[in-house]
Formats: sequence, structure tokens, C-alpha cells
Amino acid sequence: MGTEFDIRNFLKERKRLVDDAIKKYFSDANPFFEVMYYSTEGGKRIRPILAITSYEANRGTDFEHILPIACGLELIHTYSLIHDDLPSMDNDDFRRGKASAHKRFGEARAILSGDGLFAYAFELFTYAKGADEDKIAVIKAVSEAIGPKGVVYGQTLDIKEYNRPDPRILRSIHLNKTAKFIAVSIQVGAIMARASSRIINELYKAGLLMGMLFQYTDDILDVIGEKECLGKTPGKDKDAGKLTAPSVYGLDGARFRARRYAEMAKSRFTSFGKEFEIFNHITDFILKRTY
Ligand code: GRG
Repeated sequence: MGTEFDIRNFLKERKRLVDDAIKKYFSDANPFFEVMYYSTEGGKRIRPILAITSYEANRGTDFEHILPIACGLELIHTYSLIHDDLPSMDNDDFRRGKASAHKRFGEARAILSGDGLFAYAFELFTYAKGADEDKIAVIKAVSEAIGPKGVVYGQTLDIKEYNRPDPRILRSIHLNKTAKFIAVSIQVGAIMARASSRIINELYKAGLLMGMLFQYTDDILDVIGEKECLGKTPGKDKDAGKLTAPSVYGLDGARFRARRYAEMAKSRFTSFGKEFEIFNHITDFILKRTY
């Protein structure tokens, strides 16, 4: 893989694969699918792409082992965005370039569509080809990463008000709200490709660094990003008095630390060998992203 590797094209092709699969999972005549599908459209698909890419880097050959799981991760992520946008949480009317779910369908149906996506995600996990023990390992890892020891905990910390910039709490918010979900997305690809437990664990650690970077760039974009490009409302964190990387370290400090997380992540991915070089390209994409 040379220096001219076209990461944007790679991500675009992978996104199409995920978009098509998700569409297929919503093709039934279930009347509620429209509400759920609405919110899934328009995302970057980073988590499913990471899962698929990790599966391939670990020499997995049959996408049917990973694609349903990758799509399930995207449904869980979409669910978290719907609930995050609710008036009782971040109260955002605009998401993925259009009205957020509660704005479009009302609060009750938005909440229910989140509930539906969450449950449907685990149904999709069972559609994957492969050994039941691997799928149970995936369900265990994902539940741990997103539940009260992961995303739910991070979100609980995130919605609290803080009267001083506390770097320790900030780290915990980033780690739990975002990094664990990114890390487990990489991890499930390795599980389904039947990688060794050492690789599965080490990839998770590398994924945490990429996940920290991801939330740093999210926080930075909230300050410097453009609404049209982001597809969501910038400036929300400052307005809500949130603990973010720029509010704790300043914009330059946040950028410096983002670069450091990117370097640390890449040095770990490099240690896995040539097949994992793609993760260095994805890391650089995240560092430089504008959306
Ligand atoms: C059980 C998963 C779960 C959630 C319940 C509501 C909630 C608790 C958590 C919200 C967590 C949250 C919104 C974290 C922010 C993570 C983040 C960086 C979102 C933006 O992700 P992108 O940039 O968005 O990948 P797109 O739209 O491209 O998919």
C-alpha cells in the first residue's frame, strides 16, 4: 500500500457496502421500519467499516461472517444518536444533514425507533455466519462496551454540569462515551476472523487510542466545523457548558493531543504488520476529518 493510497475512495466504497446491506435489512413491509431507517441514513459508517476492515486484516474471507454484525453496530450507534438528540439530553434538531428523529416524527416515536434499532441490532448479530461461540463473544464484547461500563456511563458523565475543567473526567467521558465503541468495532472483526486472543485484546487497545482521537476531533469540529459539512449543529458543546477537549486544553492544546493520540494509535497498528497499514490511513483520515 503506497503513499498515494486513496483513503476517501476506500471509505466511500465500504460505506456503499454497508448502506446497501442496511437498506436490505429494512426492506420488509414493517410500517415502523420507515421511522427507524430514516435515522440510519447519512452517517459516515465508521464503526461498521472498522469491523469489516479488521475482519479482512485478520484474514477473514467471507463477508457474511461480519457484514450483519457491522450493520448491527451502525444501528446501535444510530440509536444512541437519536436518544442523544432528545430534548432531555443534548436537544439537537439537526442530525446527519436533516431534522433529527424527534423533530421529524415526534418524541415518542423517536424514542421507540431508538428502542427498535437497539433490539434489531442484536437480531442482526445472529444473522452472521460463523460459530455460535464467536457470536456470543461478539455480543459480550459489544454489550460491555456500550452498556453501564461503557457508552451509557460515558453519556451519564457527559450530561452532568461541571464547574471546573477537569482533565480526568474529560478522559473518562471520551473513553466511555466514544472510544470503547470504536475499539469494540475493531475487536469484533478480529473475533469473527478467529484471530488469537492476544491479537483481539491488543487490537482493542489500539482501538481505544483511535477512539480517543475520534472524540477529540469531534470536540474540535464542534468549535471550528461548518453546519452543512458536519450535518449537525456546531457550537452545541460551548452553549451547553460541556466538558470538551477544547474547553479543558484550549483549541491548540486539543489539536496537539489529538495528534499525539493519532501517533500512539498508528504505532500500535504498525506493530501488527502490513495487513493493518489500512488502519494508519483511517487514523490519519480521522485526525484530518472535516465532518
Ligand atoms: C447504549 C449505545 C447506547 C447508548 C445510550 C444516548 C446514549 C446512551 C449515548 C450517546 C453517546 C454519544 C452520542 C456519543 C457521541 C459519539 C460520537 C462521536 C458521535 C458522532 O459519530 P460519527 O461522527 O457520526 O460517527 P455519523 O453521523 O457519521 O455516524
